[in-house]
Amino acid sequence: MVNKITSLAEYLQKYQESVADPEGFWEKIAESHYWHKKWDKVLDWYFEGENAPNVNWFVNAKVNITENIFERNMFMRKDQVALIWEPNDPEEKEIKLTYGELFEKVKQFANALLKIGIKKGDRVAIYLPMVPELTIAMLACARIGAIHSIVFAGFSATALADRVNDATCNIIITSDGAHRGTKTIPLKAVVDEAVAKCPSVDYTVVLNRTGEAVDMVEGRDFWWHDFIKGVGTENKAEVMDAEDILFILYTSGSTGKPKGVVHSTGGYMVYAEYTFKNVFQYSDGDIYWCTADIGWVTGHSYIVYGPLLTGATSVMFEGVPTWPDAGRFWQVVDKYKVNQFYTAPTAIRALLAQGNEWVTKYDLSSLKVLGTVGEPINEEAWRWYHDLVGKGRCPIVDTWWQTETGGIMITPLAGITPTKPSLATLPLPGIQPILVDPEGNELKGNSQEGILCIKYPWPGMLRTTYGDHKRCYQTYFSTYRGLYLTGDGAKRDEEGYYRIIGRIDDVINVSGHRIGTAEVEDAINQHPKVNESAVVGYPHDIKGSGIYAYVICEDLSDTEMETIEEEIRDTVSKFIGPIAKPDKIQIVNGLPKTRSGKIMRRILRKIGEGDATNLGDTSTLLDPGVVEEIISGAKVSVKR
Ligand code: 7RM
Repeated sequence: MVNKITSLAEYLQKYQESVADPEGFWEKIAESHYWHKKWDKVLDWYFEGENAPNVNWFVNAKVNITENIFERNMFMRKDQVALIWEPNDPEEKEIKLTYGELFEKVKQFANALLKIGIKKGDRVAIYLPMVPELTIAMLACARIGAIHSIVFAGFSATALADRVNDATCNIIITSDGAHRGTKTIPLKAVVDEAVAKCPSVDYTVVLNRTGEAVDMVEGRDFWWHDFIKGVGTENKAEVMDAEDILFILYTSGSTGKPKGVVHSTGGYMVYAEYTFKNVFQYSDGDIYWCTADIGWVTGHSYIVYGPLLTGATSVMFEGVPTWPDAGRFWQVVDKYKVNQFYTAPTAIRALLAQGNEWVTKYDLSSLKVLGTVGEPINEEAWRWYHDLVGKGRCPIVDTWWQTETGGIMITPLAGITPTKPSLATLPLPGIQPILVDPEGNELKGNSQEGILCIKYPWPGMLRTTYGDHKRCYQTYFSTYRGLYLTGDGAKRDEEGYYRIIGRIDDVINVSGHRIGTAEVEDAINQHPKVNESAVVGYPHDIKGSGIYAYVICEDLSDTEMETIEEEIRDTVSKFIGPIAKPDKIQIVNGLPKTRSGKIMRRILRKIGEGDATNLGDTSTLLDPGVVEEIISGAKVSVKR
């Protein structure tokens, strides 16, 4: 397979090459893609200066990413399965789509979008469960040059509306409902509520998935099957500039509303394919399964774009790991003879807690590579995954990366890089990580711990935050001039391996999902009885981090006191979604603040960790009594 590294020596050599001559390195890789017109220059960039960051890969090149998935692969793979869809209910029949079949569906949906006037540059919101139509819709957008903005179907109407409005989307593609385990979630009803607050939305397209009753507005809402009825499959791909936007994906940060991370076409394409085939060491004919939801970046890059560009067979799973029972993942691995399996540490920890029999009852001998993503994997989970799931013979790739990086950055290459439990190991070729101290001084050499930054552009990196380029600079490039700030702390060990420690900012990683503390606080504060709140993360056995909310309320009666916690959780669910519900809520009289009015989260974090004996410097506190009161009154609710 072209551009696939096959040995450690080759990796080391490629890495050297990629640092000595990044443009030459990526140029060679990009040669294997299909371009309408090649670049005048490989890279044009600055992280600092007027309108920074400015990053242009494959300057003036013309390309369409779906031609690289379909036309480029069609000769070899027309009848090879591209997508295997495993439904929520194991009794329901799976769907397999070959490259040829998927291509026809993508072109047809693309033509249907064109027919109602969606065109290059328009933003299309997609709010769908994990069904094949989600992949079809996103690739149809890419086909015509429309920008997809996929919103995870667990977000609330308010969260959806915020995202749709930020990107002024013209259309929302959704379904009547979603199946998740035993639950049915009414997605169209959520969309209706959102659309009422979204003046830019002219249309919705509604897939019939669950069959529940929905309200359809004449002229605005179309059933998916009516929308494509009689629409042909002849379609020529829109020719895109390499730097035209491919998609927007919203992600949480430490302040304000979620940011629309913008990825452009050419660089993302090159990076998604290169990282996929190298990290997972994918070989022709392998069956690859990533359990993520396409609503997150992992699904974008490693269910859809990376695998399909490579010509892989990619499994897409609608359900949850624990339904009908805790053996579901392994039953599906057995059913399709999965070779590469990629999931999140939170899922591994949850399944580990259910006992070994769920794993041992299935034949997992097809597995060759195991992957993790989203959060640090603790050693116990790593060992269980390695020893029990992989029977000690499958390398684990602990892949560190972010929505903003577009693809995997620090990771072992499966079977090539010697691994150590809980270490993401080494940067991929083309990636130049650096550790800095809080003042921004580089920490050189091995055995260092600091703030993880990246000092040179890579093709998959974000280009801007939608509609607010200054915010992109402010968030990622202003803290340490000339460096991309990841927001993570990391250690480099004695042999140069990286261990990712976790976020250094006010972002909580709950079950591998990024939740901004400010967002949760804003949601809690919507409750009419709440005056103020402060949210921190605390260690949680399964989720990695749980959400701990300290809340100041107006005078509450006894009966109000009884229901307030539940009401706060409901409020958060309503404004963001169930994933952001606080695990613990403590009603307090005051919050620890500095004289300048800043909440000292450090103290709240310590209390949340149960380590109130060592609070560090509290001399800047306006009222130290507040801390005592919080500790003693630690009346904490743990129900959820
Ligand atoms: C892919 C994804 C990004 C944040 C990132 C880290 C954390 C991701 C790992 C990890 C330790 C890993 N995108 N993170 N992977 N921490 N080891 N292998 O998760 O934008 O949603 O989150 O996730 O804190 O900054 S994301």
